[in-house]
Amino acid sequence: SPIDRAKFVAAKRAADMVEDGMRVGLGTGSTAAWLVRCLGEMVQNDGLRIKGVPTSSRTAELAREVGIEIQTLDEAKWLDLTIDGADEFDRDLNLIKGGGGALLQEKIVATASDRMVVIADKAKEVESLGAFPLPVEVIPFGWQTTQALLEETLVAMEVMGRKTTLRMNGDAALVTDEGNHILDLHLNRIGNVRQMALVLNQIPGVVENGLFIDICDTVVVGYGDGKVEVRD
Ligand code: DER
Repeated sequence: SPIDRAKFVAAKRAADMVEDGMRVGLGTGSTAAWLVRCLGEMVQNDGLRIKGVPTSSRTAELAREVGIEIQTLDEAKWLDLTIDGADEFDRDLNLIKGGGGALLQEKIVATASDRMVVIADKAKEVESLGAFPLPVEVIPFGWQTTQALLEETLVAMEVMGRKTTLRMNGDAALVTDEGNHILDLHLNRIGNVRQMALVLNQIPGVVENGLFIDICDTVVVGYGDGKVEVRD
């Protein structure tokens, strides 16, 4: 499909940025899965030597399947490059991530990298962030109280949308790799993304949010016709 082709060509272009001996953060989601597969090919067929640090258990599993040597972030300490997907990106290369439920490890790994490259199909590009529900990771203890505090905060911040929903996995609440839950904030539009990113993490019970501000260095945009654009 054109969307799949867009994701693949973006992933392929980003894979070409990976050099021998690099420690590479491996993102989560369907676009990042194409990257992991491309790198697996390069390891198997071209003898590329890299160490991969996955951003979720499912990425770790895929990386093992395709023959990429993986290590923990603690073993790697710091990474040369992290390549990951996004749910939205704007002209400042700020992102909304977390659609795949891995935003906590993704943000930690992306921050612990010399460079973060996002791979995304054109549909992820937005004028302003917020149409995609903003994921917020919360600890299970008192999560409904945390949800109420979040909604009060949104009222105070006068954002357009104020609804928050618990992310489900089937008919149970989704549980992240760290054993937390995710609340999705339906804001329609965020406006001041820096303020939102700071305020959300001050609320007791909130672990992390899906706003990636001043973290992404490059976005590789894939198009359905196979075209690729690199935005720095
Ligand atoms: O969860 C994430 O942040 C992922 O990168 C994700 O949202 C992008 O997923 P996709 O590549 O499957 O669209």
